[in-house]
Amino acid sequence: MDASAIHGTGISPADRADFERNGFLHRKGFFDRRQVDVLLTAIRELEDRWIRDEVKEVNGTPIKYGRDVDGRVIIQRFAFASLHHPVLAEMLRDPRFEPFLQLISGDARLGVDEKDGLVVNHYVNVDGSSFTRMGWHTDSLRDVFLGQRIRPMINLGIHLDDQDPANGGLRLLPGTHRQHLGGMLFRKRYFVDHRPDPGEVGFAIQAGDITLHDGRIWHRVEQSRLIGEASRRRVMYIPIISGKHQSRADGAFTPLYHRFQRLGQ
Ligand SMILES: O=C(O)CCC(=O)C(=O)O
Ligand SMILES: [Fe+2]
Repeated sequence: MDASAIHGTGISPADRADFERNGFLHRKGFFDRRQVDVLLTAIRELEDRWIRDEVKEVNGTPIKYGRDVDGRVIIQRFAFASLHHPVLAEMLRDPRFEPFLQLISGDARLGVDEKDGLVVNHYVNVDGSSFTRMGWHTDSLRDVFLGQRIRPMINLGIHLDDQDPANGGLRLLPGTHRQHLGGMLFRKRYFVDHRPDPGEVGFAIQAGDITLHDGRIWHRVEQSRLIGEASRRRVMYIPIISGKHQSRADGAFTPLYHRFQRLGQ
């Protein structure tokens, strides 16, 4: 079947082959502008509530605060957001996500209460911002920190702002998900290395696009070359996971991993 037959969201054999070879996929126009606005409004409501309640962490994951272009206090990294806003929870129930679950074997699901749940990253390049970029890393490193076998995991990104790759944004190293553990641990210095790699790829993103990347692929976020409003980049990530359900809603936490991650900022 043509992938576009299922609202452009199905997985064709060619998509699967691409994903297995490169470790990522980019789908354009998954959500329309109106749906993106609804999501941004929900995020703003959650932000106002967490700021008012002085929420510092959720299920052990730190919430990152900073300041916007106008000096307003904002949240630059949310975790488990869909557990705290019905519109975000509803968004994740969209049946069009289901074909993507088949990219990993087993009883795959969206990890709404596992790892960091639905993360919202809000980058803006301005004095007072505490989130403008992210150094090289793989998302599966956390499994190693937890002393677990690396489990199949895909990070599904829901992009909420346009991004011209010439200005910055997500960079991936294609194929690096097919590496041995040594490559996953030591190819680059986790989070502190921000240097471009000749093999990296960027993405011409429009708000409403989605991306998927394998948890073992090396990636980073390049700081925008623009300043202020034009540099704003908001993107949500939800892990696709299979295997034993490992809820973090019971207060289990991973302080070491998060301290490590902060090194790069
Ligand atoms: O913001 C992005 O596109 C990537 C963020 C990321 O790699 C992460 O949160 O682990
Ligand atoms: Fe990541």
